Amino acid sequence: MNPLITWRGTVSVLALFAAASMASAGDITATFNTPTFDRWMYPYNSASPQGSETEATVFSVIGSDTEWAFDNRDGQMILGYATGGVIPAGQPAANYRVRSARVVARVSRDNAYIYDGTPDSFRTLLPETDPDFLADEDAGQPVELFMCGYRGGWSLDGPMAFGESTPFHNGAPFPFPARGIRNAFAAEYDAGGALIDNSNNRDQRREVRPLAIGTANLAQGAPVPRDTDFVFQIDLSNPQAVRYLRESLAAGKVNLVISSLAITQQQSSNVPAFYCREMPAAVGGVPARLEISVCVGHPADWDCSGTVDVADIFAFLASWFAGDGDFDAGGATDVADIFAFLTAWFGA
Ligand SMILES: [Ca+2]
Ligand SMILES: [Ca+2]
Ligand SMILES: [Ca+2]
Repeated sequence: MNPLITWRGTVSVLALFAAASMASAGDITATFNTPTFDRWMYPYNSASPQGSETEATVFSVIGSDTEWAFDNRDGQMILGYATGGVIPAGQPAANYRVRSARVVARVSRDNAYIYDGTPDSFRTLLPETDPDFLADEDAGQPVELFMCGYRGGWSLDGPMAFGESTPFHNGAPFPFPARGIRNAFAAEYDAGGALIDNSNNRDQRREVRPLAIGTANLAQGAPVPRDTDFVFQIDLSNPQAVRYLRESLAAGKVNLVISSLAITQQQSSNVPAFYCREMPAAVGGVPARLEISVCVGHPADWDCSGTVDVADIFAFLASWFAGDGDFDAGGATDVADIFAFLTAWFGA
């Protein structure tokens, strides 16, 4: 038979059949209420031990007298979650089909900055005299969620796994300019698939692609009250995001970075800030949490039943016709996904 022809008419009936066999040990929805570590990544972070701050500010020095000396993204917040105890690690990356993933971080300062829940071009932060300058159409700058990249020998895992107390920089803490030296940073994949540092993307005249932009239940341009939850819903139509989450879950650890080009003056307290896990709950502290839903298992086990069988074909087609069948994680649901799925199914 030609399954592509016969499936179309039977999808609705068989989708019901598939639904009945859903849910298995591989179908996991988990909330990590507190990170394993949360780290304010800032050159002047002098907490002892490092990482013990009760809040982390995320901001830019663009426009200040000292912007030459520091990364555009001066203050960053690194979040680390050990997922392996709940979401089994060690499987091939394609075995992690992430259905949804988001971080929720709670604001720790009152009316310290302006809400902008949409992307801004780096061009809005160029000097007005620059020919590429673009006026910012909405007040403020977004707060963004990024992948985490490393330098100085540090990494996600292994003997030099980046953690709460890893130094900002190996060796002398303040070589100036203190730019491009931080041991962990807001990152994304470049065209060659390597994690690159987004800390100076304005100076590099490069747009970034965050995993998510923080949104809150506020009007654009409104001051952000203390205890506002910022939701960073990871965009799973971004193949980079899918790859990053898969590889992280396979390693059993998900590290993420909250960053913003929100403009401040040096030493100003008027910047986005979020509670760290060290802020006592008694005074309102709520750590940044990770919520993730994932099917772990053979990629062709589309209904996540634990076995690959005919029901998965119908389940996949139902998803595909609903526009939710990006099997090859190419960023769109298209015909190539059907063939990729069948190849995996027949190979199971
Ligand atoms: Ca911490
Ligand atoms: Ca803006
Ligand atoms: Ca199945």
